Amino acid sequence: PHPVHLKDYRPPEFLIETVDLCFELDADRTRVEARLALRRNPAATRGDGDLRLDGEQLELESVAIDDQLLTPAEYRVESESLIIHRVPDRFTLTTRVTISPSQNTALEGLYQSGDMLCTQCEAEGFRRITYFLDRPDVMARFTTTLIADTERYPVLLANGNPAEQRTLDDGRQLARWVDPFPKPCYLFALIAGDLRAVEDRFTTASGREVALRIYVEPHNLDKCDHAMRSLKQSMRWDEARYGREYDLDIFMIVAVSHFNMGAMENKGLNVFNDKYVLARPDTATDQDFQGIEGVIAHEYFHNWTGNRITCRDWFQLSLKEGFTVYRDQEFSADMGSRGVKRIADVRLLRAHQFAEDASPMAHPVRPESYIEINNFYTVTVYEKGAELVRMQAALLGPERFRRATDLYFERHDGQAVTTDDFVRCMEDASGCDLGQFRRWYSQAGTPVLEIEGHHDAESATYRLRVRQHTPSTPGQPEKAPLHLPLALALLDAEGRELALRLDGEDEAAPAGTRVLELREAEQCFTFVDVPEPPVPSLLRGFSAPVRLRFDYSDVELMFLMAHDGDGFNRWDAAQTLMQRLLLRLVEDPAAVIPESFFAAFAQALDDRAGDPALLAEVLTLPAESYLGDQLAVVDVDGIHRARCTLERAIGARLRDQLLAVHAAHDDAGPYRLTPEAIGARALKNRALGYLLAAGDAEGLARCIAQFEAARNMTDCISALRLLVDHGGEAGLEALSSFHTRWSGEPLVLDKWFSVQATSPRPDTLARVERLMRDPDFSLRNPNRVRSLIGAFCNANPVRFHAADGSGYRFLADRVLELDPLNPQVAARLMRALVRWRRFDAARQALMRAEIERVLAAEALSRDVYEVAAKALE
Ligand code: BAL
Ligand code: ZN
Repeated sequence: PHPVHLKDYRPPEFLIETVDLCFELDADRTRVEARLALRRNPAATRGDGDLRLDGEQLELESVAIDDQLLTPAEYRVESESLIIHRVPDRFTLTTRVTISPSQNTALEGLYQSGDMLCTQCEAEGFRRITYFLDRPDVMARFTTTLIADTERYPVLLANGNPAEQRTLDDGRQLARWVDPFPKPCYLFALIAGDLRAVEDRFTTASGREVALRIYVEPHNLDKCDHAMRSLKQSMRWDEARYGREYDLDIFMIVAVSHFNMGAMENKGLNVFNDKYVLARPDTATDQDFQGIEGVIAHEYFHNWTGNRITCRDWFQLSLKEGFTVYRDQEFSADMGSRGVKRIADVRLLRAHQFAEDASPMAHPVRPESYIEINNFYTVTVYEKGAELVRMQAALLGPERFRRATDLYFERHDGQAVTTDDFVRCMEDASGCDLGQFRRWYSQAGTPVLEIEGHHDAESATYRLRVRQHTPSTPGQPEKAPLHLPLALALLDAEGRELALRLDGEDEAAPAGTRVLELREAEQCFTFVDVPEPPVPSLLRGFSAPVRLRFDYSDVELMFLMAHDGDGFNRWDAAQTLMQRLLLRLVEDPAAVIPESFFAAFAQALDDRAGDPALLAEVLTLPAESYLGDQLAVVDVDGIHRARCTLERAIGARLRDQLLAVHAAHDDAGPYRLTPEAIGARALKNRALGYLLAAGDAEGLARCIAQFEAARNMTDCISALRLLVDHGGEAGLEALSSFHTRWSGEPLVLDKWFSVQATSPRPDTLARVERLMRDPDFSLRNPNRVRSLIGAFCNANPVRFHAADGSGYRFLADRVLELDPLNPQVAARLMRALVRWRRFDAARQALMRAEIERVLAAEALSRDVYEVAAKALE
């Protein structure tokens, strides 16, 4: 397979003004007629006169130009294209093809999910529906006509506004949808099925009425309230924060049970993985509820950042994804607890994006090349991309940032543009020079900030020396310094923030956070009027996606954990402290856990006035994978042992307090989704976790009682997980009763699979292999694959990395089995092996051998090939 390069971008030779699609829908044989109004693009260099359309797995029936059928001599069909020779400058092209949704296991293009038909076109799925110029810079106005059996498919949906619905003479039903907004074909969608809708209305700020509908299978109608509420909140928020109104008469969401990604922002018709729609307190956890709120918002926000303004080419994916993730993060922060949201986002970034940056798959936010674009829907493009927007917002400040986004929407509405166009709007609206900042988009890798502080009592100054460097990444050995905001405060002995004045400044800034701009490889900042040595609170709110190195003493970290006014940094100080202790235990399993650590932990547990959600985060040990990331060679078993030791020690030592916290937050009232209630549940279950890790009998009894009495899934699944990991026979009984109760709810069964796949018990792989043969398991459902295979390989380090290589062999077998069915999901799984160089020599050899075995397989997809080949580069 050949890579595609950003440097080879050329404007399209032809443009498509309008598209008329007519589908005669049938699960086995769907006929698609496409009428495209094409014209030569005056802005493109003239080619050989041929028109080359993308198309894959299509059975071509006929081709006509201006209604004249072409003879086979006038066109050529290749495996991935249709080439029509010597076409006029402006014409109508009509093609007729046949496709088979029921045979489509890749879930790209038109496919069958349960009894319904649905589509997924991003990035390049539309070419599996009809021949087209399948690239985001070709924006056309779509009219879609759907014809189908009335009983099987009473609901027929497509993008835009409804234009017509009638019964045909043969009894079939016809529905026509017209989308007035030009869009690239990756935003096309259709749905056909026996669905029911939850309906609502929304009046936009300018007074337009919009119908809202969430379509689900009939038995799921009682699980849509939260999604609908989240949608209306998103619509209101986008008006208030960005001045963006919705633009069609109707906005629809459809929940689908077979879906490769989380959801898809098709114009006016968002198609969702049902995991991000369906929730009832007894079926979904707090995290699920939050996930739904965030993803509903994300897809809705794409209407402006993605649909009205789209990407010129797929290298610009972060233009829409980075900005939209930033928008959904801020929305969720406003809806819930801002500090806790930031912690969750940074946890994800550090655990996955930093790891990606340190792997053979490292790539810039704007990649230079790809073999398969589906492999670039990554944490780098999404989450690091969001951090780049966040940094620009910080550098500009709120007013100028809003002016800049207003300019972006005004200047580029209806266009397909680049990340550079976005940055230019930031510059033009603010007067800031972001020339150097642009490097963030093209330079891969996680910068390291090394900061030293020096206090001089005589001159009453405090000097910070800041050095930045970025480790090399594949294909980018040399890195240049980056422009970034460093938010900080200096704290006095009581934890008060000082008013900061830099040497040379006339007056001090008000006490609080101050943002310094870094641009050089090394910079010094001298603060004056600092009579006592301060404790610096650095990189507040995680103001830049970097690894911070500052030589804090344990005492200083405990001070920050107790006093830092920045909630994020309070949490981060606790994490650093625990990380230090854990790494000491990895090195020396007999190392003594200092009294001061228990004291700090106990003090935090006692903080009745604090935010319980933040407290639960503070009391959560760093993940094993993140700890591994801090070591030159990942010590899989040592890290697991150290973490268990510390959990056990906390559980034993602070037993009474933990039992008290568990009892204090045992809410008996109705389920509430407020930040306080979510925090209370998180804290209660964290406390229970430590007690069970310590083998506490009272803790176990409480856990069993909680499992049996739980009226919400958060408490139920937390207890089940602990019972499976620590409860012996009680765990098996709980699994069995959970299965009996929830066998009719696939999303809840996914949790049943995951809990078992992620258990650190020694027999987990054998259990996972048994579960692969469970009648409820299917390789054809991505959620099920992720809940069993994905969970085992990505969220169970100690068992996946078993020293005998059994986990690696299991994964490679599954990748090879899945690749012919669903390459996208297979390639995702394959990523669990790419960081093989980070492990000891024996594991390296075992992982490498499995990667080579995958690469040697015949007819490997582009998706899996690219991941496997890059892993070995
Ligand atoms: N555009 C693909 C799914 C998402 O990021 O919203
Ligand atoms: Zn998105």
